[in-house]
Amino acid sequence: MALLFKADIDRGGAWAAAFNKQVPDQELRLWPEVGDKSEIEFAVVWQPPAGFLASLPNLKGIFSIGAGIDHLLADPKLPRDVPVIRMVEPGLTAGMTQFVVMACLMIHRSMIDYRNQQLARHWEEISQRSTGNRRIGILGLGHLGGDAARKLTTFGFPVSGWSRSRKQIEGVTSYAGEEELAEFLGRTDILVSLLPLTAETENMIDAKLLAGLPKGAAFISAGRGKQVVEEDLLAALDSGQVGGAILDVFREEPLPADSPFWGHERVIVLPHVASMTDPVTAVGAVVENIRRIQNGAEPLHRVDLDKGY
Ligand code: NDP
Ligand code: OXD
Repeated sequence: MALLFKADIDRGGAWAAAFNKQVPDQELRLWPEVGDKSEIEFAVVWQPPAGFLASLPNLKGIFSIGAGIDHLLADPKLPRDVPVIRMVEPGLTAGMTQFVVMACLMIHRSMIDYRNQQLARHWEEISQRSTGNRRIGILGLGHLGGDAARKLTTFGFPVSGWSRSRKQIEGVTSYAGEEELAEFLGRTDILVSLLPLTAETENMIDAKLLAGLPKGAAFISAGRGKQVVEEDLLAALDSGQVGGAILDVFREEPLPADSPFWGHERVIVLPHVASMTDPVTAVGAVVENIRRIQNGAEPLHRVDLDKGY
């Protein structure tokens, strides 16, 4: 039984080292050295070429290297009868929580203004609010959003989250479904997006949604770029409806050189690095699910292909 590994950046060596250390008996094939396709039972992949997974006749499990699985659903030939498993592992969660906490604190402590003051060689104190007066709202209260929400409460921020189903997270106000979105937005000074990309969330962050925030609210985008109507966000930034944005994901990546986001004085641009799967901690999650599938049990974190996440 072989496991195929394909990442989009050169991290094969780190994964191979982690697999070899933790499961030395596991035969690992690193893309593009696929070998005999009939021997591949598990594929741990990021952006495989369309139709490739369907060409593996004995595939028993498809693992996304990332939390998002939109890169797999983009393949019209994705096998529907093989479990697709999204990445849930402590390293990825910890990294995203660090990013969300950092970005919220940057907004809270006026770092966009201070960056602009530095560029202008201008020295001026900006008054500080208490965390109790800065309401944070997270779109998507799943593995990543839920952990970030929990940690943000420890700073004293009033934290709420919006998801499809109601959540019970200590200290976090849960809003659920379309009918509660407006109320959630109306009490959000820093909006964080950690939604998966699905047919329902694509283009969801548009002029109407942004107009539902209190004037001057900030936006942190870490889900997927296609959730954001970028022209609407730019207009909201220019009108002051959105006071600042920290953007990690974009409709087109790498962000084109002529994108107005690069030079926007109210924006911080990052190259899709909010968090990354850590091979050392992720191998354990993959191996546990391989064992479950081999024993005829349901794998953890299986994607509902109809819901799209
Ligand atoms: P989960 O599946 O655990 O959580 C998704 C959350 O979104 C759930 O709370 C879900 O609600 C909610 N949701 C989905 N669709 C809707 C909808 N239509 N309306 C309301 N709520 C909805 O995913 P993760 O937390 O693990 O990951 C979230 C996303 O973060 C990934 O899909 C990926 O796109 C992005 N990501 C970005 C990274 C980066 O570096 N920028 C790194 C890692 C992930 P419910 O719980 O009720 O189902
Ligand atoms: C992910 C990502 O989905 O890195 O894990 O974007």
